[in-house]
Amino acid sequence: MKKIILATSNNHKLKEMRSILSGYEVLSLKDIGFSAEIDETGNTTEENSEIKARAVYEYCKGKGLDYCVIADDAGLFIESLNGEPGVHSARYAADHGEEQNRQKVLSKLDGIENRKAYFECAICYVYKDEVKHFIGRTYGEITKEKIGSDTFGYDCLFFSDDLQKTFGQASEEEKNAVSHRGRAAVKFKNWLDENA
Ligand code: ITT
Repeated sequence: MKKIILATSNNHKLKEMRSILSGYEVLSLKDIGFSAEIDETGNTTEENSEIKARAVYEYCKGKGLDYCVIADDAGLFIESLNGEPGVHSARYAADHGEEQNRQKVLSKLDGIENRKAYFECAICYVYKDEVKHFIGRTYGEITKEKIGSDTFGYDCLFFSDDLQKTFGQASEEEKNAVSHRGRAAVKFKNWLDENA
């Protein structure tokens, strides 16, 4: 079976994706010695996931590694903030400053009634000449304060319509069953099962 490289430096994503793609061997960037920064210059999650997947695929080719590569780009899109933080979710207030990013969301929504939001995840698969995209979304509302675990990004601010609790309160299995990443990854896994 082909090894899959997940082009991410985010360990939470790696853990979630390994659990969702159980049955496949998912290697990290560390496993292949890739440490370069990749500039995410795209305007959509789809564009950014392709930028990351292509950069790592080229690296593998250069090293003679016959691996397929997937990358995931995700963001939180808030209706009353015109889709902010969107593709800038990791750098909204500070580069991967998760607490500052969450506080910025809370303060921008201060006094605002409409707190509807969705997470979107785009997974891009690259192998040889083939490039495929898989998109997943999940809907909910932004809470007025942190509820639950604040280990991963905006999880503790996202009250899931499906789960009726925040992602910060959900178990890994509960979150993966309805999350943007879970939904995109299931589409990818179904395609891979048929085509790999
Ligand atoms: P890589 O680019 O290395 O994969 P990253 O953390 O920079 O990792 P993104 O560019 O996709 O990832 O940024 C998305 C940000 O959105 C991420 O840093 C989190 O703050 C947030 N985010 C994404 N998925 C999330 C999730 O499932 N739960 C909570 N926050 C999430």
